[in-house]
Amino acid sequence: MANVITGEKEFFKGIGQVKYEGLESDNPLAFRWYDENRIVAGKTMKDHLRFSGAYWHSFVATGGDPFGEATIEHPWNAKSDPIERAKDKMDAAFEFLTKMNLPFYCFHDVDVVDFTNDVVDNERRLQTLVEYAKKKQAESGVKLLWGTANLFSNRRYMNGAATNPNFHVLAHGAAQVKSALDATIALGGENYVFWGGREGYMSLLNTNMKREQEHLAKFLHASKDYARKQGFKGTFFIEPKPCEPTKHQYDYDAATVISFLRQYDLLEDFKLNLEVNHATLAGHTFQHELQVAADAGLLGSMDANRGDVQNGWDTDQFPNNINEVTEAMLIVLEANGLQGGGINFDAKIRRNSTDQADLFYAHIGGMDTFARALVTADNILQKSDYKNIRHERYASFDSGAGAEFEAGKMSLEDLRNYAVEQGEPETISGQQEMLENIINRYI
Ligand code: XLS
Ligand code: NI
Ligand code: NI
Repeated sequence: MANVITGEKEFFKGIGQVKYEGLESDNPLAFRWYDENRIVAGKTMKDHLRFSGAYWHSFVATGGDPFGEATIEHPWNAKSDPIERAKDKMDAAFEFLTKMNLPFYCFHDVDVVDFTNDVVDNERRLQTLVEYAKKKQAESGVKLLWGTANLFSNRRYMNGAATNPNFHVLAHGAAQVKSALDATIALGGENYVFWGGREGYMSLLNTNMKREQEHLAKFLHASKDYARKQGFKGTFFIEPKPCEPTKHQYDYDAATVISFLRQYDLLEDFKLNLEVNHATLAGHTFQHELQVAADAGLLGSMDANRGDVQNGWDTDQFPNNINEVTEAMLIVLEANGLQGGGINFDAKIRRNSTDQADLFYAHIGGMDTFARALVTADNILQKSDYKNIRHERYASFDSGAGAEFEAGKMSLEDLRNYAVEQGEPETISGQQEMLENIINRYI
């Protein structure tokens, strides 16, 4: 268990550390599935899942939406001095992280402390808070899963950062990445994320797509070279999303990002951070995105949340769909886990969830859903016919002509002759419903 730490003041009063109480518990502020020390498939739950809290949704956002003002007033926002306010926010963040027993956290530069338009002052502000965070991390044992720079909120980024048609804007984006990398490295951050929120276009009429993508590649190379020179050993993650806030985002989905990384020679250093709701916006399931990344050896990390099937945007709700998450964990387990990353709750409570306890319930639900999915997926892999059934579907490639084909030894004429000799193939069921029942049976 993490040590609960508060600052001078306790911000989440009346809520203690959330503990595992098991399935019999009626306590809404306890875990029923997430037992950090329980061993599943040879590792503790804690090490499998590597849960992380997201600074922006939990400690910055105030429930505002495009139609309405803030609904949540954070007690840590009271002070007028930006540095003092940022320290209060960090006290609140570490109090929450340790009460929730979250081993990791993630931030954007501007989540940690408010920025102005003065590059040098922003660097100084971030460094001040990095020194403060070092102490908080040491006291609590909470670690930084990844850092990132927010290159989408400031108005200068309205046409993108690395893909902005104006070089001057690109340079400001680079300045922010440099200082966010410095912060991540100073805090022992395990990874660094690039989510290209506005790296795309609103209209092709004013866009040179080829040039913009080449700029993005150059920008990523420069960032990577700088971080490596500073001794950063972690992984860089690209987080795909098809759109929103742009009409079209270049990092559309896993397959698009992988081909971009290959084209621009970035595969050595970059992997993927996949987000549930981004997958569904791209017209895929989350499982699809995970599988694409896993097959390429690039399954780095995940941003956990869920979308709403009736809404066409990134609603970022907390995960609670046990079927979806179980199928996701099957892929993660079969891929031997995430490469360097963890499960970051890139999710927000609803605008009308205005009690402090709501943030706890949300994380408890998400962590329990993943823990239960992990156990279920492991049972499916260990005890059911799931793997065999899938394997058997391809049995015709395991020997004879099929194996020769896989070995690249059959020409088109050979294949034609085989078809003639063997006659019409038999009808073989895909057994989808049976497999779906296996999933539900183990849940
Ligand atoms: C937004 C993204 C963002 C990234 C970090 O849709 O999910 O929160 O995870 O910049
Ligand atoms: Ni995200
Ligand atoms: Ni998102």
